[in-house]
Amino acid sequence: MSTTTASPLRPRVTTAPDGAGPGPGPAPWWASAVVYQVYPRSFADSDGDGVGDLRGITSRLDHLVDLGVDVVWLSPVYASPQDDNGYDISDYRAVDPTFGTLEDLEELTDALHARGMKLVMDLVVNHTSDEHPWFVESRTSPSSAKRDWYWWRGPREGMEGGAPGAEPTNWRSAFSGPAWSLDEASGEYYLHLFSRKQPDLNWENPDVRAAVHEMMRWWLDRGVDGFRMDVINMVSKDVAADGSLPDGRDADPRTGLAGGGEHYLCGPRIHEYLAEMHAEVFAGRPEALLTVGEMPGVTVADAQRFTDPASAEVDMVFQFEHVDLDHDGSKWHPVPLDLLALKASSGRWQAGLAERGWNSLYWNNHDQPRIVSRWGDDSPEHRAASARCLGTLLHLHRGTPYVYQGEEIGMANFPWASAEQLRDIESVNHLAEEVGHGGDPAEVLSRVAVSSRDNARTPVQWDASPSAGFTTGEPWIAVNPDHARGWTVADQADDPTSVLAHYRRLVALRHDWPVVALGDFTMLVPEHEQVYAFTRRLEGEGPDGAPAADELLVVANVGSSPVDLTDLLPEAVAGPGRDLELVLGTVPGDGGGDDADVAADPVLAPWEARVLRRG
Ligand code: TEU
Repeated sequence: MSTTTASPLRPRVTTAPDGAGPGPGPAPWWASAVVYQVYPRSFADSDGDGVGDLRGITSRLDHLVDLGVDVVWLSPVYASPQDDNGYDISDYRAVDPTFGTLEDLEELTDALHARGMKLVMDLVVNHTSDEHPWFVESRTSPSSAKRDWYWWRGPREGMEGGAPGAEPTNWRSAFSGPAWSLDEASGEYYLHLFSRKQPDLNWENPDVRAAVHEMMRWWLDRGVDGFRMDVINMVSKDVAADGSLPDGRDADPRTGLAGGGEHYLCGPRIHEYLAEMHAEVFAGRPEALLTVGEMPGVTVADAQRFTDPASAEVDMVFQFEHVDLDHDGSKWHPVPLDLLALKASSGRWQAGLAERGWNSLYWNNHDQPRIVSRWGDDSPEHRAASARCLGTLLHLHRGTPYVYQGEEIGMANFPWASAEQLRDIESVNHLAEEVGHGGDPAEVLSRVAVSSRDNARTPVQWDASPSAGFTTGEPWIAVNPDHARGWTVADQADDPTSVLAHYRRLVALRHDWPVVALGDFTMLVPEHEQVYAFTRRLEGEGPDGAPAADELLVVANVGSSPVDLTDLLPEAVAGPGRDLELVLGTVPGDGGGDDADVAADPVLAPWEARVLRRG
C-alpha cells in the first residue's frame, strides 16, 4: 500500500453534478479542501526564544506540502499582551514581535501561495485587548467618543459599584468569575465574556462594524485568503431598548453567576451583522476565499441559515455539540464518551446540512484536548491504530476537515504533574477558583489535566531531540516526553505504517475521490455501541463523461477489542454476492494479507477502520 496515493483503486465518478455541494451550483473549492491549523506559539521556533514564530512556520512548510493540505488556518499572530495567547489583540494591523514582523507574515503568505496553499487568518472581533487604543480611549471617560464602542454599564440598580453582585448582569466569564469588571475611575463596569483583558466590542455601534470591515479588507488586500472568525456568534447581545441587558438563568448558588449564553449566543441581530459583513467585505471580490465562523452553542437549524450560500453569511461554522458530549455539565467534569451519542450528533449534522449549507469537521484544535487520548486509546498497544481510526472516521464524513498541528502524528495529552506546568488562562483560573472554593488541589488538577486546553498547546514534536526540534531555547510550555518514544514527524515520515502516512492518504483520498467530498451520507448501525459505520454515495460522470456512481462503505471499530461483523453488518464483508473492494484500510499490511483478504475478513481488529467501495 503506497504511502502517498490514497488507494490503488480509481474513482468511477470524477465529475460531480451541480448541487452536490453546499448550494445549487458547482461545489466551491473548499468543499474538497483540507485545512491545517497552526497554533504559532507551539509550532516551530526559529530564534531560540522558546516560543514558536512565523519564520519557524515558513521553515516547516515542506511538512504541510508532504501532508497535502490546501489551507493553513493561522491562530492569531497580531500584536497582543498574550493574556489569552493572542486572542486578545491590541493592534489588528501589526504582528506581535514574539512571532515576527509583517514582512515575515508576507513571506509566509507568499511561500504558501507558491506551494498552492492558502492562508486563513484568525479574526478576533468579539473583543479586543484592553490595551487596544480603541479601549484605552473608550476607558478615558464616560464622554469618550469611543465609550459606546464597548459595553459600559453602571452597577446593578440600588447597589454600590464593587459590591458582590453589583455587576450589571450575573453573566460568568468563560475564564471564571464575573463577566464584568469595575472601572474605578468612572464607577462603571465593562463587559468581557472572556478575560478582563478582553473587553467585548459593542457591535450595535455601526462605527465598530465599519472599522472591523475595513480591517478585514486590509488583510484581504494583503493576500490573505479568508478568516476563521472567533466566537463570531457572540457579537449580537440581547440588549433592550433602554440599553439594559438581562440576567442569565440557572445561576450557580456558590457564585450567583450564570452562563448567560441565551442572551448573546446567536443574538437577535447576528444574521444582519454577518450578512452586512459579507456584503461589505467579501461580496464581489474575485479571490477564492474561505470563511468559517466559530460558534459555541450553534444548532443545526442555525447552521443551515448561516452556511446556506443563499444567506451570504459564512461558508461553514465550527459547532461544539460533539466536543461537549463527554462533559457532565462542564468540561471540568469529564466522562467517558458514549459512542451512540456521538453517532446521533454527527448523524444530525450530516443530515441537517445535506441539502443546503456545509459542515466543518474537527476532533482537535487549540481549545480541545488531544483526541487520541480523549476518545482513542493512547496506550502503546493501541495508540497508532486509534489515531488512524479516528482520523479515518472524521475525514470520510461530508464537510471540510480540519487537521490540528500534531494530530497527523498522533500527539497525545501531556502527563500534567503540577499546576505550575499549566499556562492556559482558562485552566489556571479554573484551578484557582475551585481551590478557592475549598477544592482539593490534587483532585482539581486531575480533572483539569484531562480537559485543559494546554494539552493541545505543547510543542509540535518534530524529532526526538531534547526539545523535540521545536526550539533550541527553553520552550514556553513543556514538551511531551513521549517525543522520545517515536511520536515525532521524523520517526514517522518514511514509515508507511505510521499515523502520518495514513493522514497523507486521507488527504489524497479527498482530493482524488469526489464521493468523499460530496457524496450523500447515510449512517448505519446507529444502535451499536462500538461500531461506527456509514455510506457515502455520489452519482455523476466518469472520466469518459458517461454517467457513473460511487458508493463507499466506511466501517470502524471504535474500541480496544475485536468486533465480528458477520451478523452485525454482513454487507460490510466481501463475499459471494457482496462485491466490495478496499479503498483504504488502517491496518497497514501487517496482516500479511492483500486488500481482498482484508475486505473479506469479518473481524475488525481493535481500532480498525476500512473504507470499502461497493461494486
Ligand atoms: O474560543 C471560544 C470558546 O468557545 C472557548 O473558549 C471554549 O469554550 C473553551 O476554550 C473550551 O474550553 C475562542 C478561541 O478559540 C479561544 O482560544 C479563545 O480563548 C476564546 O475564543 C476567546 O477569544
